[in-house]
Amino acid sequence: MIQVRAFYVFLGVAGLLVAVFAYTIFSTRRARDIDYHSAYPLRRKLLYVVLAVLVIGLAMTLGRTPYPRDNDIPEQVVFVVGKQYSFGISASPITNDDEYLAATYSTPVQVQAGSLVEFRVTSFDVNHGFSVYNPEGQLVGQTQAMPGYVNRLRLRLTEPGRYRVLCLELCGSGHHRMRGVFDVK
Ligand SMILES: [Cu+2]
Repeated sequence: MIQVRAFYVFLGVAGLLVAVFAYTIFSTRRARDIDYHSAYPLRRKLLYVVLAVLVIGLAMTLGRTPYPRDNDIPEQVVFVVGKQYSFGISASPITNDDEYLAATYSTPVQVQAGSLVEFRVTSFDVNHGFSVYNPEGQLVGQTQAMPGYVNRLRLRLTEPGRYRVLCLELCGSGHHRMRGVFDVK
């Protein structure tokens, strides 16, 4: 599973960071003179490496953004409200707490597979991260749910199944269990 792989990558990077810090601590225990000018060429080399990583990363990922590039009119609009600690997702606008509760506990909204959907995302309390995961548990799109603002996220979801919405913005003590759900048919 990709999450497990991501966890091992995280462990590897964290271990590397610990090693760098440990090396720095043990290599600077005794005071000694340092020639600062010798660091400048090294710094320039480091800058080129960072630039190369950035350019390669952009080239590899930019073309694969899931967001539609053209100015198509959305075929379906889905209304989303984040509130501690759940997402209300509905085919009709959610304007108050009663409608939010109804949207939270009703049967999941159905989205037509392959159609362009516009999620209109807002929040009734604090900032939340509206993040859409496909049936395999891969992140396919995300935007912020912000109080006082409506953020529009347009997605074309081709794979049918149950999609989950998780919160990717630390929003309080119940953040880890903040969920939402909708179906693509
Ligand atoms: Cu959260």
